[in-house]
Amino acid sequence: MAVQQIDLTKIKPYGDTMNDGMVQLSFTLPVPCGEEAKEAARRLALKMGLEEPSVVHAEDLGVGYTMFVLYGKCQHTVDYTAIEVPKVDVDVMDKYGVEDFIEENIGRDVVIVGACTGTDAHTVGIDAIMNMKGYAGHYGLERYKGIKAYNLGSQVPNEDFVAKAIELNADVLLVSQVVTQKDVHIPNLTQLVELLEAEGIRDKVVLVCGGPRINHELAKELGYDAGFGSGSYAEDVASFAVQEMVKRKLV
Ligand code: B12
Repeated sequence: MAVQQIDLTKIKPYGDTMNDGMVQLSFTLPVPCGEEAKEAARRLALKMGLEEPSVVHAEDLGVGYTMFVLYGKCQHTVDYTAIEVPKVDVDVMDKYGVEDFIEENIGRDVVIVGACTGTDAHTVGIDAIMNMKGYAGHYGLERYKGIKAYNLGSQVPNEDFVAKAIELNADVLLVSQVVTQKDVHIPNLTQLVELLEAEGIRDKVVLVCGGPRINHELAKELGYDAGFGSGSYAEDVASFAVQEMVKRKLV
């Protein structure tokens, strides 16, 4: 079978045939379900620049709202070769690699304190990273030899988080922020950095945040050492944290 050459300077969505531009999108409109609603959705997709939009699903959400799924052809392209995304620069080790690294380079238990802070009540993300059971087949930090992991849970005020970090003499702080509505995570994450600075311990800890809408670039901008997004596992953050401790001579 002939392999088609792809021009990476002009990539566009692929559905059935290369470069057909096919995309699927879904949205909700505040109108009752019916033919007029479907036509409204189609016209909206046309205004978004999709060619030949077609409503393939319309679902009555009740009380005058309808959810749509549409297909259409995107006309835009992106230059993939020009993309540079700041990423956490670290050699990811597996659990056993991290454990060996701690034994050889740190020689004592690493204290990691984590929480979902502020008003955020989403525990699943921080649990995925820290819980003994782990997530998607990746054990959490509580299971690592050489790591003492303290998961403070959710809705932890920054003041309590900092107090606990001082009490436990934490080496690494893990902050989870899942809710980003109205950018609520920005002042919350910023306040934590300010509190750590006021207590004089910002430079003494590895400070990491994570969540589905967190990326490394944002984390750095806000004064964190690293940021981890969707699909992160315990070994990603553990690898970063222990290597950063050694790099900054926090051992
Ligand atoms: C379960 C859930 C809830 C549960 C939470 C229960 C619990 N104990 O956690 C309940 C019902 C309580 C809830 C409530 C709310 N929720 Co909610 N919830 C979800 C849902 C369905 C799943 C989240 C989840 O568990 N993901 C699975 C975990 C494993 O993924 P993760 O969090 O991304 O974590 C991974 C990475 O991000 C990363 N990570 C996360 N944290 C950290 C931290 C560190 C240090 C590191 C290294 C990595 C890391 O590693 C993890 C593993 O890979 C999402 C929608 C969705 N499908 O994502 C909405 C969602 C997050 N919720 C949302 C909203 C709006 C709310 C409410 C405000 C709703 C309301 N109006 O009341 C409330 C807020 C409550 C509050 N005060 O926080 C929105 C957030 C939108 C936004 N942009 O902010 C979402 C996206 C739904 C939506 N589409 O609107 N919710």
